[in-house]
Amino acid sequence: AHSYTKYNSWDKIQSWIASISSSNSALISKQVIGNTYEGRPMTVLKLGKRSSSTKPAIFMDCGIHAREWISPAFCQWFVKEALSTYGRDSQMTSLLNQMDVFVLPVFNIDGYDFTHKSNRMWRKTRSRKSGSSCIGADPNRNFNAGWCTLGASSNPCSDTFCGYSPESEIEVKNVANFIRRNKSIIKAYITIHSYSQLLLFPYSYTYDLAADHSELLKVAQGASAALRSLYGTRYTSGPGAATIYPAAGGSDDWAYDLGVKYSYTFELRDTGRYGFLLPESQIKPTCEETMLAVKYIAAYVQKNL
Ligand code: 0X9
Ligand code: ZN
Ligand code: ZN
Repeated sequence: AHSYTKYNSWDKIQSWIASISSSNSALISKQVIGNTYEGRPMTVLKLGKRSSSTKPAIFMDCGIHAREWISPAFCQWFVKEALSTYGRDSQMTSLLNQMDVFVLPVFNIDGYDFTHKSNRMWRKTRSRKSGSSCIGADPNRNFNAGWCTLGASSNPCSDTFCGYSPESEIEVKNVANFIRRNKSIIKAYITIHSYSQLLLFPYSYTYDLAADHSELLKVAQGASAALRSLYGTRYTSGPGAATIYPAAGGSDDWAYDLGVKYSYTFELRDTGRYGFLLPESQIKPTCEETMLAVKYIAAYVQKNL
C-alpha cells in the first residue's frame, strides 16, 4: 500500500495521484501535461481553493533525478500536508485561498521506475537514440539555459549528458511547455533534489550574479533558518555555480531567465552519510523540516505579489 513514510514505487504513486485527486475535489485537480519517453502520463496536481478569477501560482517538481528518492517523497508529503492543514493552519489556508500550487510528483518517471526495478543509482531519463548504445540524458542539463556550455557532457554515456539538443528529452519539453503556457501566473519555481542540504538559486550556468541576487539570498537564508528551527538541520544557501558547482542546462536557471523570479533548487538531506540511500526513518523529519522552508518561500512570494 501507499505510505508517506516509505519510498513508494511509481505504480503506487500513480494510484495515489488518482485517489487523492478524486477524494479532495474542492482543493485539488489534476492534468496530464504529456507522456514520458516510455509512455507514462506526467500528471500535475493543482492545489488551491477554486476561484472565479485566475490566481497566481507556484510550480514545484520532484524527481528530476531518478535515484533521489527523498524528492518524490517530499512532493507526496507536501500534497498531503496542504490538504490536511487547509482550514487549520492559517498560513496554508491563506496560501491556497490566494494562490495555486502546481505539483509534479515525479518528473523523471521512467528513470524512477528503473531505479526500483533494475539500477538503484540511475540518474538520467531512459530515452534511446540510434547510433548510441547508451541510454538517457540528464534532465537537469537539458533545459535551454546556457545549454551544454559548462558542467555538462556531450557524451551520451555520461551521467551528466546534456542531450542531443535543448529539450530533446520529452519530459523536459513537457514541463517547459507547461511553464511557458502558464508563464504569466507562475511566480515561483521550486525543484527538489538530494542530497547535500543546500538551497540554491540562479545562476549555475555562469558565475555572474542574478539581477535579483540579494533578494533571492535573503529569502533563501530565511527559508533555511525556518527549516533549521525544527531539528537543527543546517543548510547552506547561495547561487548554484559558486555553492555546488557550475552546471548549465538546469531547470532553475531556465525558469529564472523566462521571468520566474523566485527560482529555487533544494538539495535535501543528508550530507553524505547515506546520500541517495537515505533511510525511510528520515522521510518524516526531512519532509516536516522542508515544509517549513517551502512555506516560508511561498509566504514571501504571496506577500510580494
Ligand atoms: O547537478 C544537479 O543537477 C543538481 N545536483 S544533484 O546532485 N541533485 O544532481 C544541482 C542543480 C543546481 N542547479 C543547476 N545546475 N542549474
Ligand atoms: Zn538531482
Ligand atoms: Zn505534518
